[in-house]
Amino acid sequence: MKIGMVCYPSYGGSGVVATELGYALGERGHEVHFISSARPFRLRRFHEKLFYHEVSDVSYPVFKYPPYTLLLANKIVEVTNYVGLDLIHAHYAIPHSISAYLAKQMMPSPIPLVTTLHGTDVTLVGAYEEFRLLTTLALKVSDGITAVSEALAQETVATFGSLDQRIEVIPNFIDPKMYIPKGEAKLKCKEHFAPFGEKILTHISNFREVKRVSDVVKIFALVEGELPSKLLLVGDGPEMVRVEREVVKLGLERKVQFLGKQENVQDILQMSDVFLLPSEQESFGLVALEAMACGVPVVASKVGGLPEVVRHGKTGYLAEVGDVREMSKFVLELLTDCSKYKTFSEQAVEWSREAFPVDRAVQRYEYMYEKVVSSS
Ligand code: GMT
Repeated sequence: MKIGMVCYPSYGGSGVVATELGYALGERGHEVHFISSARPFRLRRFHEKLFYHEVSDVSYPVFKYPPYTLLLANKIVEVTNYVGLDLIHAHYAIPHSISAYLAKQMMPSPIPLVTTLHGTDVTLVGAYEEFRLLTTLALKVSDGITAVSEALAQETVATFGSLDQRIEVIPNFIDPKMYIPKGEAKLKCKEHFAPFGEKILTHISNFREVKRVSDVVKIFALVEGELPSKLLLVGDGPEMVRVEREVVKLGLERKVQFLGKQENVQDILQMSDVFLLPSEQESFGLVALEAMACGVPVVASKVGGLPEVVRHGKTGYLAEVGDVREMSKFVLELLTDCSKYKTFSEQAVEWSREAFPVDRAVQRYEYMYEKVVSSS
């Protein structure tokens, strides 16, 4: 098949999922055409079946902002006409499915549209009522809808009412060849950040408010008070200044390292001891899955899809949002009991491979594609 993959290019799970899905589909002989405002950040490796079409930025004095949604619709039609796409797979209803819907109105023979919900589509409506009608339209005009967790599928129905079609839950996935525990080699590279054998706690995100990165620092402060440790903060975003201030306020400047945006997060995860994800909202928490695949237990909040990803008491621990004390207790419990840590680490690797293999997810997307194409 020839698939038009519409996604955000920026640092974030949805772009990673779209890109990794693209590579896996390419391996299975499909042709994948990424359509985005910039090259998706994980789309680096050349593959003969993968293509990238950039949506150009047009600024004209009468436009207060460049009309991206329209430019994207135009580009989708151009690509469809030129390469003969069989379907569009939009990651995010807003604005991608809306652009795809508009694009379909311009096609002599409209092709089917599959929408994958990643979370913020739905939570956005919770925050901004102005998007309700548009998201409702996106759900109505999609020929297939998938959600990355059961929790997100349920939240969608709770927010928009029952839909004409079933939301297919296709959990996110990992490639176990890329995310593996590092074993002994991990110790060597760890020395740089933890020269005296300190434990390494890690957090990776886009530093949006929803990630509660200040809670990460608070949890770390409580852990560090009991056990020599270091905190690695990976990523960047709007909360950065507030987080830096929190680090200074708690006098942790020498214990917290800001690594900025990084591409090969597996290298960092492989030298970590515990991964922290105390988010306010998380439809899935792909980075928690990546951490577990590297043998790193996760301490996270009990929200959204996280309980489907992190098995409480087996591959990590979950606590109520904002309960930094409970989360720090869980971290200490793991880091002060070698045999428990080993069991959790092994169970994390096993669970991530058993429950979230790339092949299963790709087959399910393929099945969805075949279904919408055959009934169009
Ligand atoms: O919140 C983010 O980190 C970014 C956002 C995105 O667009 O990538 O993530 C959403 O999609 C990911 C991939 O499906 C999920 O793993 C994240 O949980 C989800 N974020 C939220 O629900 C807040």
